[in-house]
Amino acid sequence: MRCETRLVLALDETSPSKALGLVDEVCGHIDAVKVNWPLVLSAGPEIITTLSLLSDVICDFKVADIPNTDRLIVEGCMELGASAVIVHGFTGEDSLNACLEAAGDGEVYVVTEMSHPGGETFTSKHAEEIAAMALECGAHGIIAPATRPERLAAMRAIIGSTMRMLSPGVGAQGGSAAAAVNAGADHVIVGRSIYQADSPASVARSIAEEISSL
Ligand code: NUP
Repeated sequence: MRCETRLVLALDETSPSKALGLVDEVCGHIDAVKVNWPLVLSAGPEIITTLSLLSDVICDFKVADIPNTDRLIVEGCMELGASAVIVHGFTGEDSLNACLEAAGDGEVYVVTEMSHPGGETFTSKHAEEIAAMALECGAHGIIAPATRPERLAAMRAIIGSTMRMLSPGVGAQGGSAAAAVNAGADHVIVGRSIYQADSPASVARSIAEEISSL
């Protein structure tokens, strides 16, 4: 994934035509599009291929299963044209290794700790161990919460400078792009603040400018 604007669009818009229009509008301000179940369930998996002609696509399916099932899911994402997948880390090393193998040249990002309040109940408690495992297994990066910038700094201390850290939770969930990047995020992931805005392109541009001015 390129690292120019450091902004990833979370495309959770469920109308396929609106989703494609949005990408067209904001593509100059983003490094990648992240798709999740809401859009894929409404538009069908082929939307991944369509989007991959416009941008790098990250499949945020939070893959979390036994190694064989994980492998089948990740292979499917790659065949459809994804550049990267987001997988859970709590399933352990064998599952993560299966994802990495299935991704081939694609990138694998591992969720360490989730950004919503409930993420503190279980995921925060094991985030350090998950980040260390992601590093050890050779994952390309981790997903860590912009809603808790102090946790981004803690995760960065574990993964060092070679792995990427992508950070959701900016805007609608209360986090700030500048605080996340200052705490060590390489990219921020932003959904509702952009796709629900009256002018998605202006919001995307202003987030990209906020980051580039740091
Ligand atoms: O911990 C996470 N938090 C999170 O919000 C891990 C994620 N992958 N996400 C995703 O990022 C979430 O599923 C959504 O697609 C996006 C954030 O969207 P928004 O809160 O900016 O609308």
